[in-house]
Amino acid sequence: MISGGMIDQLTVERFRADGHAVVHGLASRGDIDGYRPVIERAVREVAQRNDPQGRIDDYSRLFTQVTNIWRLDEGARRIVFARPFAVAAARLLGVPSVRLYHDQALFKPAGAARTPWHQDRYYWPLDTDLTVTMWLPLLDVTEEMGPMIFASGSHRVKVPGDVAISEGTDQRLARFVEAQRFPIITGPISAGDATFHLGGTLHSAGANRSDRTREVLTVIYYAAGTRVAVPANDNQRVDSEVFLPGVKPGEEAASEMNPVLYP
Ligand SMILES: O=C(O)CCC(=O)C(=O)O
Repeated sequence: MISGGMIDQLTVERFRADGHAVVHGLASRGDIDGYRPVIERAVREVAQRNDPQGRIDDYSRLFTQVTNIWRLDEGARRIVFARPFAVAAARLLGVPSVRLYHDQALFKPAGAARTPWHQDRYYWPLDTDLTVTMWLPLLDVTEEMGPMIFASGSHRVKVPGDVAISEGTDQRLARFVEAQRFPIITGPISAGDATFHLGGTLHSAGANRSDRTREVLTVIYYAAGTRVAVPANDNQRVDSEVFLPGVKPGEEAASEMNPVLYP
């Protein structure tokens, strides 16, 4: 049973102004306790096969990363498709309907380094700014486990140059964030709460300095009706093949991998 909280107007306004927001009580602790073993099993199975799932970048020193767990298992599908999550995404974006781009379990082991600054939309061949990532921790994430870090308001500014995840880009974007004086928002987050951020919002996450794996499920949504863009880089070319199979630039981003999750 998925509970799900209502999103108040203040949270919606914050999200639109800042490019990110926390939604409290999106799931109950009981829901999360039920999700964890299902998601852990999916992650374990794919990780054991050493399957890169079409990825061309290797982030294995940062995470065990498993994409589209909804296709692996009926239990995982029910979690990823949970209506309260899609309702929250639609309400924050201010659109009547959202589709799934993909989900991603991100398990950051104890001792793993910080996630470099980046902007998600660099990776996505979608002709819209109306994309949102839900970052749902499967346990309480303390400061030492490395919660998300957002540069508030950065979605409104054009970021110069390449924004792919790399050490060099991390340093350049850190200088950019400082120079632009974006407020940096971070902090511990409880199981059942989730952060949401736009594809244009610069973000990173802390190192995991604890002795536990930081287990998170992310789900990425976009406004239904969005069209596929001409890929602007190699990452977008691969994303197009893997997450939007058979759909050409200019066509609606609506492959069998992108079901409508709301309404
Ligand atoms: O979990 C992390 O460390 C980073 C996640 C992230 O960048 C994202 O979900 O867009």
